[in-house]
Amino acid sequence: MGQSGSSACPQVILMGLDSAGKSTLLARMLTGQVVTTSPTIGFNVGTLNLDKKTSLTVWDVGGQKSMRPNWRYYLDDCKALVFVVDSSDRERMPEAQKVLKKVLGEEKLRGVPLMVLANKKDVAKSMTIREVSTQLDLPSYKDRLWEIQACSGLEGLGLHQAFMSVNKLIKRS
Ligand code: G3D
Repeated sequence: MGQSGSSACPQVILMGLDSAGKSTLLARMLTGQVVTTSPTIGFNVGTLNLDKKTSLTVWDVGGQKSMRPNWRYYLDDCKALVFVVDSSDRERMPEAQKVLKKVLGEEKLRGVPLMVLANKKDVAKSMTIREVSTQLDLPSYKDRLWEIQACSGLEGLGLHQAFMSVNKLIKRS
């Protein structure tokens, strides 16, 4: 993926724990195909053309390991945060909750809308969005717009709709 960000196009940050499925879903949105992914080393970026009038530039900044000094640079023009969780991984929900809380504590993200993607909904016994919402303590975020949607990056389910909703959240904020 090249650096195809455009200043006219709203910038969206994609975050989440490693293995949540960020690279898979971004690759799926960008190419319509599942591509082989490897642990995110640099930041991936791509422009999603959702319809004729709607594009979003999405930065996949990885997970907590990417919270290195320069990651905050990417928050400057961030219009929405998309936080991806593996909804089939109950054990790591407390860790995801902590990371999300820390990220949202960033001054630069004050008032920025949040979309949580409850990924891997194709996996049997994955959590419902209600469960994920509770586990991540989403109702406590009263000072920002937030939404949660289920999706499967592997199968491509719910992704287009989720990013259209991200665009709506940006317009409402
Ligand atoms: P990351 O970029 O957040 O670190 P990846 O995560 O995109 O690398 O995905 C981690 C693993 O989860 C990959 O499996 C990938 O195929 C799988 N995965 C991603 N999205 C989904 C999904 O929606 N459903 C299912 N069932 N699996 C998914 P491997 O085996 O390559 O580690």
